[in-house]
Amino acid sequence: MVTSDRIGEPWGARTPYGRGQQWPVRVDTYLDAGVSPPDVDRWVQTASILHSNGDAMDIAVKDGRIVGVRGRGQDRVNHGRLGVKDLYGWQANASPDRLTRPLVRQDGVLVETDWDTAMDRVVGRTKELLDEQGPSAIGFYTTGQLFAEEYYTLGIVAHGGIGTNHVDGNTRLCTATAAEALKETFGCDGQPGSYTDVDHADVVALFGNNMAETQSVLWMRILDRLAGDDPPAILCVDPRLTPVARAATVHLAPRPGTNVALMNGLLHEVIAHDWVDHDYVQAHAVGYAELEARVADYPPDVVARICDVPEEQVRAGARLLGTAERLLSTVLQGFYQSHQATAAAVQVNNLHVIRGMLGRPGCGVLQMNGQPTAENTRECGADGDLPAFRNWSNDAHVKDLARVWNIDPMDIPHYSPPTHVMQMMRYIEDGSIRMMWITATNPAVSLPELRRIRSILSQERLFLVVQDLFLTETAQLADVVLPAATWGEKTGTFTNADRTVHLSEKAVDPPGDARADLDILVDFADRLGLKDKDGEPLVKWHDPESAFEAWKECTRGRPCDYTGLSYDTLRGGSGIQWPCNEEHPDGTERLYVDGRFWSDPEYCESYGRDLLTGAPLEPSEYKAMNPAGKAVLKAAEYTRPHEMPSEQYPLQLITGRTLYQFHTRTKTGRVPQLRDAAPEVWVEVSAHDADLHGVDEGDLAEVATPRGTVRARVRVSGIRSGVLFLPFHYGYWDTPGGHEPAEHGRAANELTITEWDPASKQPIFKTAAAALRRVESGDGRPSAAPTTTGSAPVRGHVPATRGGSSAAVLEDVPGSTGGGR
Ligand SMILES: Nc1nc2c(c(=O)[nH]1)N[C@H]1C(S)=C(S)[C@@H](COP(=O)(O)OP(=O)(O)OC[C@H]3O[C@@H](n4cnc5c(=O)[nH]c(N)nc54)[C@H](O)[C@@H]3O)O[C@H]1N2
Ligand SMILES: Nc1nc2c(c(=O)[nH]1)N[C@H]1C(S)=C(S)[C@@H](COP(=O)(O)OP(=O)(O)OC[C@H]3O[C@@H](n4cnc5c(=O)[nH]c(N)nc54)[C@H](O)[C@@H]3O)O[C@H]1N2
Ligand SMILES: [Mo]
Repeated sequence: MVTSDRIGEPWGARTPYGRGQQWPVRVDTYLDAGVSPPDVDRWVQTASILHSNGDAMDIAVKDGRIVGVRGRGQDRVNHGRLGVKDLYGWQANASPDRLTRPLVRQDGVLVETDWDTAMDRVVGRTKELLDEQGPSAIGFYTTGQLFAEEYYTLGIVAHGGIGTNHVDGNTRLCTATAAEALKETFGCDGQPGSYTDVDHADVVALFGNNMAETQSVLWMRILDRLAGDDPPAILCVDPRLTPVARAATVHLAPRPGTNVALMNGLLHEVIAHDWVDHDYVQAHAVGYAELEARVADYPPDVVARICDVPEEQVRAGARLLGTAERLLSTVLQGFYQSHQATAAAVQVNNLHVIRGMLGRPGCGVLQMNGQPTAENTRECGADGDLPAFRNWSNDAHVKDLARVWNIDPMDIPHYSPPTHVMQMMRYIEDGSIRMMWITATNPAVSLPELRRIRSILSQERLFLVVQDLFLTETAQLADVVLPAATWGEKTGTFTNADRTVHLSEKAVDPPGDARADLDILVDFADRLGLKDKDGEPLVKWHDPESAFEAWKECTRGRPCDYTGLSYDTLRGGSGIQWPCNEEHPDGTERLYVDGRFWSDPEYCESYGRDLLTGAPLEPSEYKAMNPAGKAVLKAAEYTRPHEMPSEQYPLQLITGRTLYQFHTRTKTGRVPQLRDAAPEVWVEVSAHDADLHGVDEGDLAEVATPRGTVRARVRVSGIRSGVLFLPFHYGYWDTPGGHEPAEHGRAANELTITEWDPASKQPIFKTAAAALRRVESGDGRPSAAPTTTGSAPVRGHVPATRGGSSAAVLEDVPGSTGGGR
């Protein structure tokens, strides 16, 4: 047993293991000061809700309060380990400023009311709009942080009941590209790989994924392999010197927005050296000739110039990928939120297909999720797609869904692609969407170009409903605010990035009158009187378990088959990976082991799109290209980002995350250990650019783009020259729950651009032209950016980030005597 300050040592003590061995168990426990394990009344099973890794844990309950958490040693995902947000983040649940009663706007201000009054307003406005304008007047914008049961209910209410096509999740900002890339190559969403691939890989490649900070427990698994026998080589593709880059064998730091050129260069080398598994390609893929012809235009010297990466490094990276025996790749926001998102992510799939690196231990692609339950948003159709990966442009699939819901197929909107959130914002701006119901997301901080978003959401003619835990920047603009229960206060299931399903049980009651999102949605459906075609209630469930049973039926025979799971099978042991059914009663570790994909024209979720224009392929085009349901190799040419550096804006701005904060900080900003580890916004600048622009560590600087300005203290970091990085966590209000706007812009999204990837419709948060100027000297005082992470300082005397005694975590490695860091 060791105790460690996990703010200062975020990944904890190493438990090394060799290739092909079991990852050792290490159980992390954090309890409130003064509470020790024997004092705990109950341990309640759940998993982490602050990232996509799905770390399994138990909540400690004492006297009806949450007093801590402990990792679940028996779980396949984390073998007992917890990340920093898992360890400390639960404290936000008990914040004194939780919403406890519904609010309605009266004479311009939000006032407390009861549920009947609030729901009557919502239902009344819904009915009016349905009568006056029809279903297209109503939009729903949800999240990647609710439970499957809730998304499925939202999907049936919005699609099957109201009949609107305006349904999306913040997964659009998050993993829309993951889903689209999987659809393009394999015909269907669904992660081919598994976290256990880490145990077997000899090369792990991270494409735009700062896993050390964003999926820190999966990174512990990699660190433990690196510390053991026969460690893997690491390839990192990231313009910043992140902890991943520091651990890498080869670090490629391309210019932001040039991922497609880089990927084409890497594929060029793999093909030129004939590191290709021709038998696999022949048997299982279409499109090889086109890919070969396309990447022929991208030899290393050309790519080196486009990406500004030394030619030798391109060759070295390609050699790692090309000679790997077992290659595991992960892809995340450095690709998904950058220029040519889908085209770039698809090239990683192509790499795995042409190298035959799928379906075997150690050979996996993880087109990562970000949010804890983003997979469920997509599966359940709360991102606008049809539930259980049904294809909206296949009439047989629509008909089948109508059978499950017992409604007429014509009542399910499928005449055009689902409306993505940026398009919904446009429709609100134009006045065609008149009501928007936002659940569990804070778009007034997280959408691009905030000045525009604020003005759209505060329009008089828009009826805005916001369902949240706190009076967020978005909730303050609402006409009705509905107080929600959250993780730990309600029961449901969710699925992590490697298809592992966990049950999350209610541990304590929500504060005041706050209600579970599921209850609110079911109540809405009841009050609205939504019926099926026999006049029975459309939503036939009233509690999480019966909702789960209904969802299971909807998945029967589909790729994400849940029919073999139940709340009982998910209790007690480890999470289980779908598909889980009669054929695979224990779940499925890897997809596509036999090289057969879900891309058969009659079965697939999508016929794909043109990667450059986003135009959907016609069914007949798809069938002609891929009659037998193979993997599709889709090539793409590199195009320049739309907003390139200029004289006025000579730098490139990227945005992203830090280890200690989650998104718009509604939770982590209310947790002392996390808040204090990264208390305020900073801007990362290379040493070269710092000198060029006359700024130094700790100076206050202004970052400007054509959309706005942000003031932040400078951190001179290992970021590549020509690039600035801003964390996007810091919102409009000075402190979470504060009511004073920050004096100057602080949200990164004041600066980002209204533009999205044509195929996935994911906004581009990671490529914009920007200028930097010094506002005032820091007088030698460093910025407050963490030192343990991608923002580690490269000059100046900066005190190390520490948590102190209030951050002490127990790490228990069964069978060990402790020590051994
Ligand atoms: N601590 C923490 N963890 C989280 C979250 C959080 O808020 N905080 N959020 C969760 C969610 S929802 C998500 S989506 C994930 C996101 O997880 P990640 O994608 O790992 O995180 P980001 O910081 O958004 O971006 C990753 C990296 O992309 C790099 N990058 C920027 N532009 C480019 C480019 O053009 N090319 C390349 N190759 N790289 C580029 C950035 O330097 C950055 O280090 O994290 C999840 N986990
Ligand atoms: N510039 C820039 N912008 C970005 C990104 C970036 O990298 N750069 N990343 C994008 C990505 S990947 C993401 S995922 C988004 C995240 O952006 P948001 O979705 O806006 O982020 P959160 O702060 O997590 O908002 C979730 C809200 O749900 C509330 N909530 C939590 N649990 C529950 C619950 O159980 N029920 C209800 N009703 N409410 C709940 C929280 O209080 C919070 O207000 O930001 C995107 N925006
Ligand atoms: Mo995300």
